[in-house]
Amino acid sequence: MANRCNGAQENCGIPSKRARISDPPVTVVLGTQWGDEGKGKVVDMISHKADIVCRCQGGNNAGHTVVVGKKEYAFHILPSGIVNPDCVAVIGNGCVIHVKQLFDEIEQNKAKGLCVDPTRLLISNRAHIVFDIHQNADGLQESGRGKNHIGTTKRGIGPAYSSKATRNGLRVCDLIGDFEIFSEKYQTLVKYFQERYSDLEVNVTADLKELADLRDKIRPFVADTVLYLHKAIKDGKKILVEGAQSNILDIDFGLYPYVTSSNCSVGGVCTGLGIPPHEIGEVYGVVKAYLTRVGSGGFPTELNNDLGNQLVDRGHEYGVTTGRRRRVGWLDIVMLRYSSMINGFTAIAITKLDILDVFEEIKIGVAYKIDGQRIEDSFPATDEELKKAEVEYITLPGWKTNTENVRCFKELPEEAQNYVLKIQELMGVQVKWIGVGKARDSIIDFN
Ligand code: 2SA
Ligand code: GDP
Ligand code: MG
Repeated sequence: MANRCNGAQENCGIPSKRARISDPPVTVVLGTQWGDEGKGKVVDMISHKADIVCRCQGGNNAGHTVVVGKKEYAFHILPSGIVNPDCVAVIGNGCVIHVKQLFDEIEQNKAKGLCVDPTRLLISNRAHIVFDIHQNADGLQESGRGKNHIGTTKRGIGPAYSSKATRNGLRVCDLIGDFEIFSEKYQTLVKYFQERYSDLEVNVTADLKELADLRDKIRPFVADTVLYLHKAIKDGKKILVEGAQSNILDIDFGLYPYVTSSNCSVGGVCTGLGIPPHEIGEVYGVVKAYLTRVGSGGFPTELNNDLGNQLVDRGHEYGVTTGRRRRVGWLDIVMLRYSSMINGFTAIAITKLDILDVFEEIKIGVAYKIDGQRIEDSFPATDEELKKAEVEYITLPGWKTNTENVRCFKELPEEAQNYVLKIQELMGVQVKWIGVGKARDSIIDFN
């Protein structure tokens, strides 16, 4: 772990939100922007303080990278904290699971030397199952949207959560229960999809044969994770929750319809794991030092120029799940204030500061003007409105110095320190860590 150093935090003037009588056992790590902020790295970094690491929403649309020495792990549905051998990983009831692809991911990670067995991974009996029909329907829905496509990962996330809401979805408990009942329900679900998508090809017999094998494989991992987590809390265990996607992709608070189909904000922790809110203490927001997104929709600070290309190249901004090139732009404080309002971040991690090492000057979007109205801290509800936003920027001098080996705030170039302090001031949330590289120890412990 990086050397601690006293940064300028004593004088930052932002009151700590952490003055509590006893530390609640649940810590949450969430994305603050459009995903891919480096949540995987932050979770890995603090997982040594946790006994249990959980995913509470989403499916294998996520791509969370953890770099340990020469090994690089890309997690999709497995919680990143599984890298820590002392942590038990939990996939909660709020997640949706493609069972075959879960086992593929387990095998890929076992090949990299990770131990993933029922002593290390628990899967909620209440989690919903993503079937191939969901993934195929995701693809068909996207092509049907034409130029208004969302840019989904085509992992079947939207259709699986639709089945959950329609109440014809099947859950892990169904799969490991009476297989005759499961088969009947599966056929009803297939019929439902086929009535809506005439192009959908399904081989029910082959699917049921594969699912019958998978039920034996998954059974040892399945648990009532609600009860497990409550017992763990009673026993004084520490729980870390790893958010997937991000606030602006949240089904309720994001830029609908250019969102994913789950609650990526803090509420998803309670509904996706069955944890009461008073057990949640720290809520860390992860902020990439600039902004990226994959998928369609407005992007007020987007850079469609050489600077943008430089950000993509230096930051290797390609989707971890789909390999898609990410769109890039300057940091957007309006979005960050909105995220902070919803999630109540107790502190933030700023990641990928090193990617900005070469720029002459760096801009930060601090306000929008929409139809003549200045907006500082709420976020437009519609894409049409967002697309009208004229961004008000401030410009800070760049530092044009390599920061990758810096491990102490005061050793950062003054311009980089000012950039970090400016984000802290504009967001009104304390900075706790600053990422300066991919590696586990490429981090400045600021607070
Ligand atoms: P979906 O597949 O229904 O959840 O897509 C809906 C929107 O949510 C976005 N989304 C993501 N955005 C960033 N990162 C994600 N994970 C992968 C990664 C993405 C990839 O880590 O790189 O590999 O392309 C992720 N997952 C979903 C998606 O782009 C849509 O805008
Ligand atoms: P997540 O979905 O939020 O976990 O983020 P991703 O893994 O999709 O994308 C973040 C990428 O940035 C990964 O390749 C990380 O290894 C990398 N990364 C994380 N933090 C830093 C950092 O501080 N500096 C650099 N250069 N790379 C980082
Ligand atoms: Mg990602």
